[in-house]
Order: sequence, then structure tokens, then C-alpha cells
Amino acid sequence: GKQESAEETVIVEEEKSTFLSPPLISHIYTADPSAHVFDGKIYIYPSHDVESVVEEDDSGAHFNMRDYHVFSMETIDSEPVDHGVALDVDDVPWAKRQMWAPDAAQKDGKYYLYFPAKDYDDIFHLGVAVSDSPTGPFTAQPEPMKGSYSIDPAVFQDGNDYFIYWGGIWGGQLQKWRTGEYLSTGDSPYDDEPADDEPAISPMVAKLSGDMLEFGEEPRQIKILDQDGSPILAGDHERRFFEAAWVHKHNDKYYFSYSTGDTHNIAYGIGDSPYGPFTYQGVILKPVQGWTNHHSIVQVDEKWYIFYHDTEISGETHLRNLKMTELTHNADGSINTIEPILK
Ligand code: FUB
Repeated sequence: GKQESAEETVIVEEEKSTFLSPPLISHIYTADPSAHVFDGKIYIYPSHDVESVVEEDDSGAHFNMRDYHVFSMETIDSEPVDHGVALDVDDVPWAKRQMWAPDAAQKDGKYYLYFPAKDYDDIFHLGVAVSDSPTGPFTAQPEPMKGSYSIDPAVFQDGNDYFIYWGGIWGGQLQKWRTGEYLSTGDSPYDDEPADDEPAISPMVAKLSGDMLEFGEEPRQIKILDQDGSPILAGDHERRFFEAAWVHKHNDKYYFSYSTGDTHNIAYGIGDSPYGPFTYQGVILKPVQGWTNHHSIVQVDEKWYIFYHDTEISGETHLRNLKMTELTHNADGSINTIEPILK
């Protein structure tokens, strides 16, 4: 018999992701959203991603942002309104580049924008800028906050007290400050990390000064503990703190949430004090499209929401777009894990 050889054409269809939520803002790239309700209105303080001529590297040089825009929303379902440039790197005397994830706070009719940037020695510090309006423009203090370093400030108001949380390892440089001084043993973002079986590097917290412009006390390291009370170890990349600190309070418990960086989760711990310790509980938000995962959690009326980002619009890790979805707490205080990619 005659053997027939049929040539098979295999059509490989590229898997397209289906996302839980649509982009919230699409006319500019936005990331790292810090959302707040001030006087009944929702405000978002994100990073403003831009195309950069700087090449991608392990320290995140391609995240070369230079200004901030603030957005407002009348209700959780309305379109965010872009209020334009709220602060530009050229108006911050000490800052050279990389205006990374910001946050904001309101006190006595004034608004404070907290932001990280690299100084002229390429060392990250935290800056503060002040405005009479939640949408800016903000006027920067001439110097960084005294004794500040690393990235990702987040401010949490508890009654009359305001706490600032911060830190990020690798490109965020937190590992370089383990001794209290800037360690420059090498140029790699992986130098100066603890050994895998040592406690992971801690995020930082300090109460803010009454004028909101400086640390009001000696900063403390935050402990993130395992269920058995032992510290999460540096080698435990699935659970250790990487960057993107955020705190919210629910039923009198303090929730500390953060990105695990190279394992791309938003994880959380629960504690009885804004200083911690926080006992690790699990994952709030699974990996999004793109390397970074960075969020904020805010209550609007009776419901809670998580603001986050992915790269649905650009497909580029440093050109991100904001998203938002509801977040739910269970009766036992745990948070239901959110899957941002449906398939
Ligand atoms: O957006 C720049 C940096 O990437 C942020 O500061 C980090 O949290 C990460 O999202």
C-alpha cells in the first residue's frame, strides 16, 4: 500500500491573558498607586512611568520617572481625573532621578506628598513636599528627610498619629543600610544581603514629627514573623519583605502588606500595634503581568478596595497601568486571595 505522509500544520496560538480588572488610567502610564479618601473624595498618588533612554538593569534604572500626577475620583466607579503635574524632579533641589513610588497624607488642611528619589550620589532618600490642595502642586522641602534612605514611603494615620513605613531591597538599597551607614562593598544590588538562613531585612517605621516633615522618633525595624514566632528568613523569597509597604487597620488589627519582589506576590501579616510585629498570613494579590507588584488598600464607604498595577497596555515591565478591584476580609480577619489574571 501507498503510505501517505500528511504534513501537519500546527498553528500555535499565542496565549492571551484575561485580566480580572480593566486599566483605570490609559492616557499616561501609572504605577504604584497609593489611594486615600480625604474629605469624602478618593485620591490616587501613583508613580508616573515614562519611556526611558536608560537601559534596563538589575537595580531598576529603567524605572526613570521624573514627576508625579495626582488623580481624583468622585466615587469608586467614576473615571479618575488627572490633575496634571503635581511635582517635578527639577523642583526638588536634592533629587537627581528616579521618582519612585509615592504616598500622601492629610493633616490640618495641608497635604504632604512623600516620595523616594536618588540624590546626586545615586543614593535613594525620602522627600516631602507640601500643598494646600490634595492634588498639588506640591512644594518640596530643600533637603531629604533627615536620616532617611531607601524607597517606597507609605504613611498610615492612626488617630492623631502618623506613621511612615518604608524600604525596598536590591535596587531599593535597603540592604545597604543594615549597619546604619551606607555600605558600599560592591555595585551589585545583591551585595550586602544577609545569608539565606539569617532573618530577612526588615522594613522600617517611624512616627512622623508634628509638622509631618521629619521622623519624630528613632526609626525602628519591623519584625515579620512566622506563625511560630520566628523571623521570616532572608532565603525565604516566597514570603520575605522586598518593597511596597502598606498598612491598613481593620477591626482594631494592623495589617502590614508588601511585595515579595522576585516572587511577585503581595503578602501580608497582622499585628496588634502599628510598629508590629506582624505575623505572616498569606497572599493578598497573586503575581500580575510585569515584574513589579505594588498596591494600596483603602476603605471607601463600607467596602475595601485594592489598587494595583500591571502592564496590560504596554507589555513592558516599566510602563505600567493602574487597576483596582474589591478586597474582602473574612470573619476571622484573613483576606481572600485575589487572582489578577484569570487565564
Ligand atoms: O516604580 C518604581 C519601583 O518599582 C517602586 O518604587 C517599587 O515598589 C516598584 O514598583
